[in-house]
Amino acid sequence: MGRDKGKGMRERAQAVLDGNWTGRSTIPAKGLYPHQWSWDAAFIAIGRSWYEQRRAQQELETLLAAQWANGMVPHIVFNPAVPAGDYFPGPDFWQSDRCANAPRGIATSGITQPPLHARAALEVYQHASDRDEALGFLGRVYPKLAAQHAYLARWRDVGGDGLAAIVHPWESGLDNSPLWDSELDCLVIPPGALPRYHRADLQHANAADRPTDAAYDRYVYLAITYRDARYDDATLLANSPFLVESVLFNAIYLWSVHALAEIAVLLGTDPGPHREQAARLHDAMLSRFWDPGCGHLFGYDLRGQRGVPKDSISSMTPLLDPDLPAEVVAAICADLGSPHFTAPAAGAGQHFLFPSYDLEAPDFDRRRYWRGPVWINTDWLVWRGLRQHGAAPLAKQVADDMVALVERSGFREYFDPFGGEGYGGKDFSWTAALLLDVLSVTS
Ligand code: 2M8
Repeated sequence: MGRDKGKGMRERAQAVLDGNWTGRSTIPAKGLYPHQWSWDAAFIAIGRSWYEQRRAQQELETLLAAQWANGMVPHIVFNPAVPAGDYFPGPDFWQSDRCANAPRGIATSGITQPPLHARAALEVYQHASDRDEALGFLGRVYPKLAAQHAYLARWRDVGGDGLAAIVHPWESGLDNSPLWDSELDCLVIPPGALPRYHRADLQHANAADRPTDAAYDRYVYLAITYRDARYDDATLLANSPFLVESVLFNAIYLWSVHALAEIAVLLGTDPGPHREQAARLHDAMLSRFWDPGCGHLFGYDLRGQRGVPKDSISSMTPLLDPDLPAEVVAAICADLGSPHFTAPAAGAGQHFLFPSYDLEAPDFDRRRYWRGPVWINTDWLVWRGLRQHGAAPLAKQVADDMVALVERSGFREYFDPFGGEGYGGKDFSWTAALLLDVLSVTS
């Protein structure tokens, strides 16, 4: 990409982030997502850190100010200035104020999201123009990030091998992925268990791009059961009907544990415990997720005691593990280059890397949320992993496609892998933030 073109896109990306800044944090998109989301905040901080250190730090510190006493970082931090009906489920649904662990005076959801924050904090430091200020920031957030990881180790390691389990599709970040269909299909919603609710998302996005009403009923039902148990961790583990070890969640967790070890070194603290945790997670990911027979990594359903043998972008994210064996790296690269993730017959400009779900699976859907479209955040995670393992040509292809998608359709929430049409929210923050990262690293 030419220097002027790159500069223009960088300026437009910054304008998106600045337009979504609320004074303390950044919303994902106007209308559809009017509060602060957890893993969005991490992606946004990474992108912002290339031009605005203070706001990048503040993004993460605002999120971490809402951390629960048990160490959980909630998946949404609500902005009290936003009218109640603007997002569902809002603070009156989650009722975090009824929970002893929740922070006083800040309304949040009661579940978590992929723990990308230690990685984001490290990158904010690495890109900082004022390193002293950034070191102070690391000193403030380190105990909170350590507490976040301690929470996952204490309360989510249900299998006992170090992997963290999620209790809701919203915790996966890939909410509506076909990965969770069988688990959700098994849910029995008792008559009368669901309140009447209004889907605010459909006022801002095309219903064909969003989850179905049947999926929403299941999300809401699960969240209600947790809320009614006041999000008590022990009750949740004992009773949650949805308990899954997600590949993507754990790959990000491991990547962040490595980052926390690096932060500890920068602060002159012992990185040993983080390194030991990373080694344990690495072993557990391989023994639980890697299927050498078919050459894929699959998640695991702890309630059903069975693997989740569906090929999605989640299976590619172990590339984030710096110690991933060469054989597994090769298998992931082969899968990415196969007709499951790269359309064979399409010419240039007709197909964009990487779909979020297997192109050849019967439940692939090119436009519905998380069931096939390209997302810039999952592309970016795979791009980082490919670069880390020296797969430069494939890394370049995906970086070029990220830029091409945004050039074609703007900073949309997600994109059609065939043709590149943009769907979901407009001026979407993590699309802008991660484009800034790609442009800063590659040009
Ligand atoms: C989407 O999730 C929220 C629920 O948390 C929603 O659909 O209302 C997901 O894409 C999630 O990964 C993301 O963090 C959130 C905000 O961008 O939107």
